[in-house]
Amino acid sequence: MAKEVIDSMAMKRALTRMTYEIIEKNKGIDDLVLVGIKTRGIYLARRIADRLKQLEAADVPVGELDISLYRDDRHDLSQKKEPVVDSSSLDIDITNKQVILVDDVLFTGRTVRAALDALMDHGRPQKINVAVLVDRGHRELPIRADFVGKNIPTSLDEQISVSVEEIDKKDAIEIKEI
Ligand code: 3GP
Ligand code: 5GP
Ligand code: MG
Repeated sequence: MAKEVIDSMAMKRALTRMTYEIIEKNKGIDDLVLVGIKTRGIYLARRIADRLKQLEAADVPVGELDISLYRDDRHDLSQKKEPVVDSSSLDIDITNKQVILVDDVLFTGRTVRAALDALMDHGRPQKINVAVLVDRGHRELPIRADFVGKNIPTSLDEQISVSVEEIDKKDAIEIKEI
């Protein structure tokens, strides 16, 4: 059974708080660009951009990174898949920009690592930060988020379900048993 840990109001508040933290940490938003990781990371990045517009009256570009999962042949027995990010899916200039990579859930850190590779292939950002709505723990790489909506410690047989109004007709974060 799903347990709702964050409702629509709390999710909006978390995104607003993250936006204030971004403004504060970057000492303004000059040279800022947001890059969302498909699929829900893109909607979250757009929401943060909307709030930046309301709070700072600035248009911050939002780019998109497309991610796929491939079987890692070196670990064939484990059946685990390794995320690969297509850098050609990014259609904004990131050279000398302060990039904020946005995703819904941070888990092992492998997706962020692949996204960092793709960003570095694409240009030379001045700085890259990571923003996630949920950090569920279980990192397998030395990667952390700079802006976190909610830390939700999970067991490996739980899954976080993130719903966004744009595609799921509601805003919510729930914990599900698999
Ligand atoms: P998202 O594209 O909106 O982020 O990764 C594809 C989708 O599968 C994700 O949606 C995410 O919600 C869901 N998902 C759930 N658990 C996992 C997981 O452990 N790894 C990955 N890569 N995706 C997961
Ligand atoms: P990582 O690469 O850090 O292991 O996982 C991060 C990516 O996998 C994110 O893009 C996220 O969408 C997805 N992911 C991992 N675990 C979960 C989870 O419990 N729930 C959801 N919704 N997505 C997850
Ligand atoms: Mg995601």
